[in-house]
Amino acid sequence: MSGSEAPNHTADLVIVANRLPVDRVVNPDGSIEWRRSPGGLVTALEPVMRANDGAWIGWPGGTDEDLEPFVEDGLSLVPVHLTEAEVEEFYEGFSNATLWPLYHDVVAKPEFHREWFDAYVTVNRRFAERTADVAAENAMVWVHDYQLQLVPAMLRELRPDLRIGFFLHIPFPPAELFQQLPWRRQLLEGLLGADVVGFQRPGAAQNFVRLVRQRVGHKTHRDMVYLPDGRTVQAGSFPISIDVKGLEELAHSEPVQQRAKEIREQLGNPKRVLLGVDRLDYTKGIRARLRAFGELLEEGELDVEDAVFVQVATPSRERVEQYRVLRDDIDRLVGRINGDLGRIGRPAISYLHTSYPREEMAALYRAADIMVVTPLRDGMNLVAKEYVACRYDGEGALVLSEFAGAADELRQAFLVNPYDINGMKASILEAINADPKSLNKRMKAMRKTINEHDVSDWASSFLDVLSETKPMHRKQLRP
Ligand code: ADQ
Repeated sequence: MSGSEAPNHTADLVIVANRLPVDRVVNPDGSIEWRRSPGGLVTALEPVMRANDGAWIGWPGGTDEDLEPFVEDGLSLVPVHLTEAEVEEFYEGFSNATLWPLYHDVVAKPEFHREWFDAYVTVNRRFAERTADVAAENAMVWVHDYQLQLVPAMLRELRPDLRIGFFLHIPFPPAELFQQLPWRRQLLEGLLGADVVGFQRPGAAQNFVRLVRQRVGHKTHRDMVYLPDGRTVQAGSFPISIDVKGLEELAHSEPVQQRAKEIREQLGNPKRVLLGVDRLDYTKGIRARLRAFGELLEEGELDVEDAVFVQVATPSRERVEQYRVLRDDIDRLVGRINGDLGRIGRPAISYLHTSYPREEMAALYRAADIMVVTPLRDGMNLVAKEYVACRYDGEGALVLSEFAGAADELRQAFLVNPYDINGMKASILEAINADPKSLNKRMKAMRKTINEHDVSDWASSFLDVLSETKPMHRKQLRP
């Protein structure tokens, strides 16, 4: 292992997330190194981590070793160990086969298993204990996402001196769906351990406050919850963003521009390149989108000589049954559309399971005339924002689901209902046939929006609200 051991009890800012921001790589000679994982969260939080003597607590992936805290590239990393059974029950089970589908409008059926919830409690407690060990007196702790909703209350119990924030990256469902959950009260009380509970959209914050009033019986007013012990919890929306400048710069670079040209050539220089980029997930609406495109070809509205759909779908969570089924489904659909409608050297859909470096992603965005983002439900959807960031020329069109958080901000996209295949077909055609001037106007407006709010604004807006929470709202200081 590279890096040195991190001392305990010293971090003034602690980030708690399911995964550490690094991936473990085993070199051919057997030596081990840690490589920074690409995610936007690391980019957003790295500067504040460095400025505040921060530590990051998370699962390093794998189940082999129980690793000691270490420092990598100046960042203090604190691994939380999971056993094989916990990966199955806490991560693949309760997190990804219960909460994920339930929070995404039950687009797949959530499974409820008591032993999965028991594992969720055990693992959340381990995260809370690790955090309590690492956080300095009066530190700020920022807990992330649906895998760790019990951590805020568990941590407050151990360390009432801390300021605790929680941010949910995925949607928070309406009461009608949330109350199916046998453990609804435990989860709400878990979240209420935080001083600030952040969501992607205002509607999600409202759902949370309403549920707290109905199910836990606390007093609420607008976004505030008043607890019997005098503490308050503030809910709010903090829409996440991307590193707009960094990505735009990359898109501007000579190699990326060159590569974008090359991609279009390799696709046979069609008039129109349509693009979809998603984790292979049933929430992303990949099936309906490809069906819409297939039907446009079938009906002669589009021709494979002129239009190609590039769909990048990175497999994820492959040990969860519904994800395996989805992968087979999409494989079959792509095969059928290409078999029925493609010609020699002209597949209708260019379908890729590859995970690409940032440069290649930027080149794909540069190469695409129409970006098609049609999730059935999505907390935010960063792909939509990444596409806009790469279109510094003002060209290109974005077709975007109304049910993605991004639709609140990117109002000038071609907004679609992803359940309405005819509507989606009409919007794709509208985007294809729009005159360049009107596209330019739409893109400029969307670029203005994302330029005004990038990922570091997102992080600082949350941390500012958290740091303003008053110490008197904390129960009592640690003796
Ligand atoms: P995700 O569901 O993972 O995130 P999204 O917001 O689209 O969805 O982020 C995906 C990220 O992965 C993007 O940055 C994209 O560039 C990258 N990516 C996708 N395919 C890739 C590939 N083949 N190669 C390389 N990179 C690829 C969850 C929520 C979202 C929310 C984010 C952040 O579900 O709603 O926007 O967290 O809060």
